[in-house]
Amino acid sequence: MPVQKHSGDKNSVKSGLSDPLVEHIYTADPSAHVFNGRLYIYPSHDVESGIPQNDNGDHFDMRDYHILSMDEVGGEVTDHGVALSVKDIPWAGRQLWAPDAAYKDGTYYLYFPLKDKNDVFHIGAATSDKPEGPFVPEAEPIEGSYSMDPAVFKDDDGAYYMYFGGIWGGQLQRYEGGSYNAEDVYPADNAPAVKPRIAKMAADMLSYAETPKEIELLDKEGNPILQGDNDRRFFEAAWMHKYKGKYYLSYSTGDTHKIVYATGDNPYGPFTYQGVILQPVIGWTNHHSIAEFKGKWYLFYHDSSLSDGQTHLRSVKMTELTYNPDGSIVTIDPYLGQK
Ligand code: FUB
Repeated sequence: MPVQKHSGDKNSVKSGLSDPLVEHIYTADPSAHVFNGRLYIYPSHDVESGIPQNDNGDHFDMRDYHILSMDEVGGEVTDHGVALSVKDIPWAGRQLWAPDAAYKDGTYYLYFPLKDKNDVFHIGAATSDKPEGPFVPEAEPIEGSYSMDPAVFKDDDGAYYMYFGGIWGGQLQRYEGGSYNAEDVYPADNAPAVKPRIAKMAADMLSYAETPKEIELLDKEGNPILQGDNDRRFFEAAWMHKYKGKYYLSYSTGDTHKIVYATGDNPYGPFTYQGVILQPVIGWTNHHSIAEFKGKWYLFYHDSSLSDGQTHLRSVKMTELTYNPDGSIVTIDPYLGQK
């Protein structure tokens, strides 16, 4: 089990606020959770696939997951080895993308996006009695699931919700109008943007308790964020956290490369756009999670600094996240510091 010492916050031009948490493998799309007082990170495991880059993301041909954990920030980071492999998933086609995890009643759940044998993304579930796995996958994807980038949030009342979706290679645009359409059709630039989705999890945590719903994203005047508003519209990588009773939906704007956030009063929204959490990182994608650990809030993200900018070879990083007294989040420039 490789163990690496994370040197903590840094300020070199290339590493910016953080060194990669591990350097013996490439990792991306970090979903962080605290289980049993230990910080666990559920990342994608980037590999050199040799597939040329395209807008479908074919070059992101990941084949397994490794879970990372640590006792303290700046301490040793443990790579727990292969937790789930594409070859063990009965419905697998290709491409294990950004996962997430949850815990309920003695079982840990790993949720993962994967293309089926027809090259259509769905979201799968796998279970383990340990947070680091190994995980045993279900025979079929979650019924009614589609697209990618699941993020599972536990509310204070014990209910769990899955946020998901991503446009372009994530295929969410194929569900505009309510049913699957193999053609990639996007709303006009002056129409409401493609919306992220939410579904309440059933008690078994392996199925949805409801048909996934669209999430409204509004500007401060109450108007829908439009498809042509590339600086604010949803692209992929939704994450939900709650701070002082408010629900914070954060996500990546994709081709404008930011992590932004919107706030609301309940898990379903609507959510009102507030601002930028993380400015663009080295590499094309920007993907994050937010978690509280030992009394401080942290942003988990990735960049391609270790691979000299190769889009599909990323490394997970973390840095402290701070709130202003009014609950707004202080924007992080990953290479310059907070401002
Ligand atoms: O890692 C593959 C994809 O890249 C993720 O699913 C997206 O969020 C982006 O980070």
